[in-house]
Amino acid sequence: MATTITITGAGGQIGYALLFRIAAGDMLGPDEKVRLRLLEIPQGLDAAAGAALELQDGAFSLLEHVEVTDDPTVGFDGANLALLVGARPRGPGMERGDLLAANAGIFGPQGAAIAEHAASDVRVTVVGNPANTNALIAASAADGVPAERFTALTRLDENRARAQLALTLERPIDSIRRVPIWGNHSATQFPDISHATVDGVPVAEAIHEKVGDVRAWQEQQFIPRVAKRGAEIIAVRGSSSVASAANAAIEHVRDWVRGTEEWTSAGVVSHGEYGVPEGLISSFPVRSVDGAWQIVDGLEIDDWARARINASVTELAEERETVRGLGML
Ligand code: NAX
Repeated sequence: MATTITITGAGGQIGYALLFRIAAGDMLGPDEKVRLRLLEIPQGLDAAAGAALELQDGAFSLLEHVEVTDDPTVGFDGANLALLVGARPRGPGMERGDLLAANAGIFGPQGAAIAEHAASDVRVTVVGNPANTNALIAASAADGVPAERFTALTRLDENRARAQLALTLERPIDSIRRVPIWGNHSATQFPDISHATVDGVPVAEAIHEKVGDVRAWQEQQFIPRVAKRGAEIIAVRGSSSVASAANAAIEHVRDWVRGTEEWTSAGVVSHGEYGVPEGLISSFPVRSVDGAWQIVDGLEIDDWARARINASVTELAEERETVRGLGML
């Protein structure tokens, strides 16, 4: 049986970077056939249809079927996996509340359509920003689907953090482990090195040898570099992160489906872990076990890290309040 994968915003930039890698087996492996459903809004249909033609021309042996549609009931029909990439970007003069409301108008109906039409094992990954709150809105609208099946992508932030550590320490990327992102996929996120290792040695010790004051380096260089990397990419490239975002989404879904040996990061629903208010979709250190994310428990959090986590989680709680205030939760 093939896996049915719905990609919303499939006519956009990240969609274009995702589709061919999924068809090539990068997400689910070389033995898993895939059926793709490309869900767009009317203005994006041509771009998605063009990508579908190119998918044909890729002659991918794993690709069984491609459907392009602007109808969510068709788009989510039988979906085992959904990547919600399409979102309303912030326009000129748009306030934060306007942005949340516009996206609630997208992710609420999509959550409801997922509940009604997707497969019973559906797993949803929200990429479109504001990703955590969009995931929360979709989960709330998806009656009967466990909230644990709705996640927000923070893997790109983790990859950015690991890459910065590898560059600073002049070590290979795979030597760097356990660098969770906490909180919101936004500038308040907290990339946490307190549990991280480089070749089994605490990262903090290795950083201390390189730069001296680890705390100052985190506050002045590492955290801002990671949290503002999206803006840096826009400034240098003239366009937002695309291939790295698609890569992170592929890794997120791959790990969710196939399991992890090491920790990673994902925005998942809180049951009150680490003091994060219940119901928020916050990034945590997670493992994937038997097809489900588990929050890594028992980590010691010092006061400085606690304040950072709280600041980001407070932002998430405020976003939830805004959406509630608009009657959209
Ligand atoms: P694009 O503007 O290139 O593509 C978005 C596509 O979504 C368009 O084709 C549009 O027609 C479609 N769309 C809009 N509303 C839709 C709806 N209701 N149903 C279906 N499709 C819809 O943006 P792109 O560069 O692909 O980025 C997509 C989203 O990813 C943005 O919200 C962006 O902010 C977010 N990102 C999230 C990241 C993360 O780590 N979570 C990192 C990268 C990126 O910034």
